[in-house]
Amino acid sequence: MSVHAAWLPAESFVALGSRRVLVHGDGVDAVLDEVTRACARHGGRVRRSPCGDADVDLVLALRQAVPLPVPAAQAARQAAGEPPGDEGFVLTRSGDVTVLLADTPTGLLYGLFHLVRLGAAAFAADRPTRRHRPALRRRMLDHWDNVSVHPVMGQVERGYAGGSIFWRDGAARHDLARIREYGRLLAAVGINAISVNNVNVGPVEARLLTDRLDDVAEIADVLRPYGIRVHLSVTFAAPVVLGGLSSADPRDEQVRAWWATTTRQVYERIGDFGGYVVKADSEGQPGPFSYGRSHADGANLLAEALAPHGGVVHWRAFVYNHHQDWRDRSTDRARAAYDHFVPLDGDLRTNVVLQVKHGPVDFQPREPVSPVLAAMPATRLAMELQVTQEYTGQQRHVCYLGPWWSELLGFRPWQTPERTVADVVTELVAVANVGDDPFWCGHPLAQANLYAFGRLAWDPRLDPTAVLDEWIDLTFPPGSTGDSGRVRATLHAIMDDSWRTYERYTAPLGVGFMVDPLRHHYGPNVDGYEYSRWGTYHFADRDGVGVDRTRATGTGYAGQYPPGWAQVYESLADCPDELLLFFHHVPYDHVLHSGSTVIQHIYDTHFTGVAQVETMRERWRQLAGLLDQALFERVAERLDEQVRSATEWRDQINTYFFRKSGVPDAHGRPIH
Ligand code: GCV
Repeated sequence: MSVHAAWLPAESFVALGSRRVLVHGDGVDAVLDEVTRACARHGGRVRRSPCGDADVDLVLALRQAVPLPVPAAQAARQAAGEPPGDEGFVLTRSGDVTVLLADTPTGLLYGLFHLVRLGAAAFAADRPTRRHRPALRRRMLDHWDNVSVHPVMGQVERGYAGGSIFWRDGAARHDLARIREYGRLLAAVGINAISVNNVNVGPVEARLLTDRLDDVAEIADVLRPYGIRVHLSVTFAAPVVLGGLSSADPRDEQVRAWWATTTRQVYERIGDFGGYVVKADSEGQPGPFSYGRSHADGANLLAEALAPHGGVVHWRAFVYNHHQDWRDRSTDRARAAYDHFVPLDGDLRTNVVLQVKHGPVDFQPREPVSPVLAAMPATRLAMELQVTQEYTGQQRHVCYLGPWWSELLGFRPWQTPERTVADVVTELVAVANVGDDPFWCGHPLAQANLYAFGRLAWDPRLDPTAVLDEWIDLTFPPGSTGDSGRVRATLHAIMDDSWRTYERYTAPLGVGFMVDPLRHHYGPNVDGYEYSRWGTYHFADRDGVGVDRTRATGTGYAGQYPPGWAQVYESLADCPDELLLFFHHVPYDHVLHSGSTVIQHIYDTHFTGVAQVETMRERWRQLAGLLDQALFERVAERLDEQVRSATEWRDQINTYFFRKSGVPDAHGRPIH
């Protein structure tokens, strides 16, 4: 089977490809290539300027490439004002011509894909002038792809879409056509950076930095025309592992010299290399703690080597004790990132980006926003999301995450209207969800998450339902389906609320985990982590459940927030229902704001969640015959699994809490 076109099927280019198009400026090969393909397919005509500008419907022009074709020059005068900048573009009309202006080839390419999204509307006579530029400067995907197959984690750690598109069995795949298609998809949603290997760096992966750098350069060459810079995850121990030094101590002169030389060599090979991603002193990865140094010492060491070349180091804040003793109630994993990093605010070089997971624990379907994001005003911050669905159904469950990310980006740490998380961070980073699967993501509907990540990173204020609508229109254009209106309505009905549905049938009220350690975090296992070393406990007993993270009687985590939220989370009366068990240990008969008791809420949401998944499946089945058969079947098969798995979650969670509490369901439904 050929690779699915995702949100760039040929049919989505009809409006563009059936017009007379003039492309103006140098270095715009990627734009020209898109327009040429579209016109060849849909009967339009493409010209390269200078060639006269009569009889055109659309001009795509770099502003500085003077003399501009007449409609573009007119448009530039009309739309004078703030320049589009490195990645922005202006879309306007000049007479009966649509004009797209940008300052760079990447800006023009982003504008072109915007035109594709607009379709025929881009050519409406009354189209107003609009400037577009990304809200966040870096919009990045981290691939957790291994070069060698890891004995436990496989080719892609937490990958649910087959193998890696970059690596296979210890070597580069050199599948440049596939990487190019990936570059197109990413550019179409505005992603401008990727790291190409797992943050857990093994011995083979470490060598991408030195003797296997050509493999990285090859990927960079393919992605460059799409405005995407390549980054590399490196091991902090590289001077020892690769350089033969006896230490990786950041204060050691030889170590500093090794990083400086190695980094210079990287830039000699890849002039626009983005920089390093580092997971240090975390889950067994080496780091500065081994030498009694701080994470500022560690991050600054790499930043210093990258600075002369304009590179950045993404230093992950995911540092915690993964050898915790469950008997010890004072240690709280949720506190760790704040405790480690907030004291370092102001000590990190300006080309260090501290990469902070969105929540304090680990990508659960519901967590509060990490308090680190509100506590480091003198540090460049990136929020890290997880597009790969490790804890949200592993691309076997439909779980559209746009609404969740939108909530996170819109969270107001100081409770003032002005500043949201999106205003505080300079970047958004996410763990990628693609593999060599023909549908890219295993679950065809999981493509929407990748799409939404890019679009929200470009503009965090976008409405996630509108983003989903865009994705549906592009991916299932009229002509590719038997009834596009019905397909769209059905997809919305299935996907709009699917994240909340997932939340309903899994761990309740923000308590998190309860996933099966043996099945790599898939499916329920309520006590799977309860007596483990990982610090992810729920403390359920016969009287109640939840983690006391208050200052008054618990771990004090609630106090890491600015005063307003600290008070809200501290207070049993004010804490939002959906995070209650994240912050408080409560009896089963505790009454929620919703009016229900905790135990009844658990039963109700689990019964409702499964019923909703059954309805999803039913709705999907009604699309039989309207869609590409392979896609239809893939989704149908995954929905069968989702129903099975959701039922398993419901029955295990309900039974577990019934046995603990002895409280029956008020509605007498079957609990085993
Ligand atoms: C790459 C979680 C995942 C790990 C992942 C880690 C991280 O713990 O289960 O697979 O490691 O997060 O973010 O580094």
